Amino acid sequence: TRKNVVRYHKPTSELSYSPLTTTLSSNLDSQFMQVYETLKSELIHDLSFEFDDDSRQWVERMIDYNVPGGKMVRGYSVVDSYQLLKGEELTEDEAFLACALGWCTEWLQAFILVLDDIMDGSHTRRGQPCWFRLPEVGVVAINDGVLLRNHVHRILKKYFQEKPYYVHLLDLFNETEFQTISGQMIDTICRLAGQKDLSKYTMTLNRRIVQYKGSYYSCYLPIACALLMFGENLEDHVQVKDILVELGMYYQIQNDYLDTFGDPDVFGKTGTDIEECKCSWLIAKALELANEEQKKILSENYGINDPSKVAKVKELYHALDLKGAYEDYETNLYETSMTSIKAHPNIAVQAVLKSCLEKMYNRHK
Ligand code: DMA
Ligand code: MG
Ligand code: MG
Ligand code: MG
Repeated sequence: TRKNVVRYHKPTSELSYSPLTTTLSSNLDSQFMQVYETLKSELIHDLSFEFDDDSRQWVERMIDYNVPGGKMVRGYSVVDSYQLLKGEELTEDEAFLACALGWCTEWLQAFILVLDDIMDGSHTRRGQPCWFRLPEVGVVAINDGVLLRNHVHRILKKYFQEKPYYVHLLDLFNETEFQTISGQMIDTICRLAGQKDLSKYTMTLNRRIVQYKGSYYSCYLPIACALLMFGENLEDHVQVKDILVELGMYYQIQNDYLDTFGDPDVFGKTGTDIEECKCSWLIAKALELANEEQKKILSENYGINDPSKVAKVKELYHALDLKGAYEDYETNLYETSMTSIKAHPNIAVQAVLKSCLEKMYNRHK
């Protein structure tokens, strides 16, 4: 019999009936935070650099401010997935390593977000001011972001360099980072075209952006980490990758949706996509649904940092029932993903994918 298995308590979901669906035991949950403290402590006592009190305090505060404090879905997902693949209780060593790898995905995300907030002119994240908005931080945040990126590789080296899958892990993190940063580039530079001609903001462009900037690092990376740690060859899991990339796009489209329709108190940030002229899922969908007159209103009001213009765009989003369009997309995505997942031959892999879908479905933050 399997220990450490806690069933999901969401009775409406068909997933609650899967015996393989687990969530982290409360034990692993607190262990995850303990591992964070260990990793942080090692990084601020890294002998490759002669820390003094000021620099040590800076890095510690910077890490505490930017790394934990989110939903930590990516980090938990590594541990959760590894546990599902193994199907039995993890040894202490395995639990530590899975948590450390989970934290690497969170550290990578912290690096991306610190820089993302600068580029997006954001004000808040996770219910607090963005790191670069702190008066004493400012442009130093750029260097801090790069430092967080370096931390990922210091953790990987310390704990995984002797593992047979180390080189694959490095390759995975490098590839994922390249995809994400390239996605961030098109997310940012497409504005030049969009500001001149809003009709450039098609669903095809939005899909390309959400795929690269969000999908690989949010969804594929954590599960791929678990698969590597479990001794799998990622080339044997193309089907899993395809499903996860689709789920990851859904995750990012949710982010686009919540930017306008989310409750800032729950979402932890106020959206800037309309002001910043982002090619978000909402504007692409709106342009698909709008008549000529409505398109004109969008062109005149989108992408301008003026509350009355932003309000006009939002009004039109309501008139076009983008909420309904999003719900249709979500329902359809859930069903088609579930069908693809159920077609996968391996029951443990199915459980990993289902758990992933379950974590996202109906999220509000
Ligand atoms: C999300 O982009 C993707 C990355 C790589 C950060 P975003 O700017 O829409 O994210 P958020 O809404 O969290 O600022
Ligand atoms: Mg952003
Ligand atoms: Mg962004
Ligand atoms: Mg966003």
